[in-house]
Parts: sequence; structure tokens; C-alpha cells
Amino acid sequence: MQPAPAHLAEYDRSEDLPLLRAIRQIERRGPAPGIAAFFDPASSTVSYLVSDPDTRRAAIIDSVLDYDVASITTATASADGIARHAEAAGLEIDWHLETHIHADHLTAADHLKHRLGGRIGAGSGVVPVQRDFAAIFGLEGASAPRETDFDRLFADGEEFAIGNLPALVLHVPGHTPADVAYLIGDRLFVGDTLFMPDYGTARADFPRGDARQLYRSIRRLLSLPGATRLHLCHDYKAPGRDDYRWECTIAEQRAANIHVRDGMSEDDFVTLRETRDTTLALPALFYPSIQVNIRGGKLPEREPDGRRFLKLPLNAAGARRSWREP
Ligand SMILES: N[C@@H](CCC(=O)N[C@@H](CS)C(=O)NCC(=O)O)C(=O)O
Ligand SMILES: [Fe+2]
Repeated sequence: MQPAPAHLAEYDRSEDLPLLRAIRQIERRGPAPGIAAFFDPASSTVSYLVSDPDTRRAAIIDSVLDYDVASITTATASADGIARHAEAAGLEIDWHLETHIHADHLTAADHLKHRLGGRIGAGSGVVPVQRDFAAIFGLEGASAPRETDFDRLFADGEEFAIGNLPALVLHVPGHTPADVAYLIGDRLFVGDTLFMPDYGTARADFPRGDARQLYRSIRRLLSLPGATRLHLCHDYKAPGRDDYRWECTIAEQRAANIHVRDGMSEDDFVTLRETRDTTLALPALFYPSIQVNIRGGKLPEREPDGRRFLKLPLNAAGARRSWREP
């Protein structure tokens, strides 16, 4: 038996074939993907346009549909900015990829699919999230979420392509059961797992969120080669930092992440994470976001008179921790 490479020393990947394939994909050093990042200050979300320089095929990751709480209106200015960028660069969009069912902003995947073509992809953990929230919102009949609201639900380790760029999906549950990271070429789009080292990690208190599972998902990602570049889904700045950042490396996370750097145990993390989570309010757009995002970004069905309504489950939030599994 060959000794384990140093970067794998702590995570037992002997049974983890998807991870081994990810490492091979990173080490293959194919053509670098083109990456443009778009930051939405309202939700602190980073959307990405990732393209294959050879074929001009591309994917949009975690797009944002603008939403104004006071006027209850959606707008497509942010998403259309990404679309114009893609069109000006001569890119054909094959995929609208979601890293999870976002709870803090509405996805523009459905809008962009209609504008640009392409298919909506997410992790297969979306299905239990759809089921949970269909019950919470009382969504039935035509308004019930379906697996087919997504064009493809990826299994852990599933591979696909963006032009000639290889892409691989890693399930990283913990923030929610549906979280995935997308490895595209040698770049890793981590969704809501790791944030910048000085901010830490994603919360784990949403329905079926699990801090212990999040720690394991993150240590799995951190066992990838140290030079691997990570692209984050959010940045909220951090105490002492006044600019937004959304890119770093595995080695930087392992050296400095305030929640999961090397040497911090699973129990340390769970205590830290769960303590912080008791201090966090639900995101301002939790209810509108989830309701739209479990259907891949489709807005609620129109009433006979053409109007659309979102639902609000009255008095459900007061007991938010009771959403956890018993
Ligand atoms: N104040 C923000 C909350 C954002 C939030 O809860 N973000 C999630 C990701 S969806 C998170 O993991 N935050 C981690 C933390 O603050 O520790 C809002 O209202 O949208
Ligand atoms: Fe999130």
C-alpha cells in the first residue's frame, strides 16, 4: 500500500470514491475555467458565471432574483446583469446550478432558464427539503413542489460537463440536507459550508440542519489538495475587515478558519456552531425564498385573476428549533 498523501492524512477517504475522483480531476490540470463573480449586496450572495474557454459553454451558479420586502415585488436587474455579461461574451448557458435551497434570497434560475436556455441542476437532497416545506407551507396540487421542478438532481459523486470542462458534484449536507459543492475543472464552488477563514462556516439550525454533519462535510472538502481554490457563496465581511471577499484556498482554510482550522475537533465545532446559531435570527427573506426556491425558482401559480400570492405560516417561526428532527 502507498502511504496516504499528506493532504489526506486526517480524513479517511479510503471508501470515498467521489472524493478520490475529485482529487484526480484537480490534479489533471485541464484548461482553467473562466470565472466571473457577481456580488449581491442585499443578500451578500456571490453568483458565478463559469465558462469553458474552448467551447464557450457555461454555467451560472446561485443566481439571485431581487426581492423587495416592503413592496412585495421581484425584479430581475441582478440576474439580467449576469445574462448580459454572458451574452456579451458569446457564452451559451447549459446549466443553472444551485448549491442548495437558499433560505436568504430567491433564486433567478427559472427566470434565467427562460431567458438564456439551459437546465436547472441541484443536489438530490432537495427532495426531502421539498417535502418538509410543502408541509410547512401547506402547498398542494398545482402549487406543490416536484422533483421535476429541477431538470437534474445530482447524486454524490455524479459527473457532468460544461463544454469540455469536467464537473463533479460532492454532497456536503449540514447547513441543509440539500447542500452540494461543484468541482468545475480544478475550482471548487463550496456553497454554504465554508465562508472566509475570518468569518467561519454556515449556520446549521435550519430544518434538518446538523452541525456534526456540517463539520464532516467540511473536513471532507478540506482533505482536497491544499492549493485548490474555493469560491464561496456568501461573504458578510468579518470583525476588523471592511471589504468583501469570496475566494481562498484549502490551505488557507486549514490554517486559519475560526471554526474548522486544523486541530479543531468535531465537538469543539458543534459547541461553537450551535452556540452561535442560538443568536441568529431567521434570514429576512426566509419564507419568500424557500417557497420559491423549492420549485427551482418558479413563482407561485397565478390565481384565476392573474395575481400571485406568497404564503406565510403564521406563528411557525417562534418555535424554529422545533423544526429539528426529534
Ligand atoms: N442577516 C442575513 C442572515 C444570513 C444568514 O443567515 N446566512 C446563512 C447562510 S444562508 C449563514 O450560514 N450564516 C452564518 C452565520 O452568520 O454564522 C439575512 O437576513 O439574510
Ligand atoms: Fe444558505
